[in-house]
Amino acid sequence: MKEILEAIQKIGVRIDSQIKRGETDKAQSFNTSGDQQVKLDILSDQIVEEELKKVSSIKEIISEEKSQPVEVNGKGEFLVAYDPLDGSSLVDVNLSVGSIFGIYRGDYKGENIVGAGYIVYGPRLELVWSGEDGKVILYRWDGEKFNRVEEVKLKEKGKILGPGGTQAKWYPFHKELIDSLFQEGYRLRYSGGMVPDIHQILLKGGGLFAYPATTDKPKGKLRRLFEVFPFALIVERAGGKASNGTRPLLELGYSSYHDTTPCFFGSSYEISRVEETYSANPL
Ligand code: AFP
Repeated sequence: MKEILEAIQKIGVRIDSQIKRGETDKAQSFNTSGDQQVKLDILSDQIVEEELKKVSSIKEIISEEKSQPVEVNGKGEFLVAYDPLDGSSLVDVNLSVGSIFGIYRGDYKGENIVGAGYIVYGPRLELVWSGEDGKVILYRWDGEKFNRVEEVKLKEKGKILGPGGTQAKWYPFHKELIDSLFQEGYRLRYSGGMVPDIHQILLKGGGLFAYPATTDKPKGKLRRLFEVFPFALIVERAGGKASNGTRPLLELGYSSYHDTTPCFFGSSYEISRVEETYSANPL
């Protein structure tokens, strides 16, 4: 999987430079999930496809911005599902955004994911990767190369909370859970970008990121193959947990490439609070 990491590093440098000087206005097109694309979405997707197509160990790739997979090498071992620019609507307000990659063998089910990585385009260009050794490693770009910074590990319990979704559409028991965590002293940390929001929890050692089922989105908003399974692998390998409210996210499959799921990522204490709440209030 090393050559996939190297390709992702090249992708990070190229997309970072486009963000800093590329166009951020809207395109006239919409992706499979119905999100209106910004020109950077399309450009980022082109960059990712171009770089991943050079990797001989990849059999096929599928983008969140496209409806179907693209074949790369019939003899390849890995399938790669990616979100080329997650949170792209935040670029025009100069907030951090990211790219997300899930590396699978055989199929795109949660149990088949064998590696994952994400890039954070922020004040610093950073990359978090978990490959065959099962470790979660932070890399930082120094202007010429990516340097290994540290192994990422979560504590049993954290102090920050990213409560996603439209609050007016939360189920009452979910609101009670979030309110009780704030009453315990958790601090609100939510930008609307999944990548920086979960990156912050990983680097601060713990906490909870939640994108729950809501009355307007009963299956949640975040996509299983491109966003949820990759972060579930990374958070679990860092010592945390990743749940849909009642079971581990990596036990989930999919019936369509763009399926979503309610999702909770964080330290084990916070996830146990979530699962207690959701088990007592079955949807
Ligand atoms: P965009 O890619 O449309 O900006 O959405 C970002 C995202 O998919 C994910 O990065 C955030 O966690 C989530 O949506 C934020 O959704 P809300 O705006 O509903 O909180």
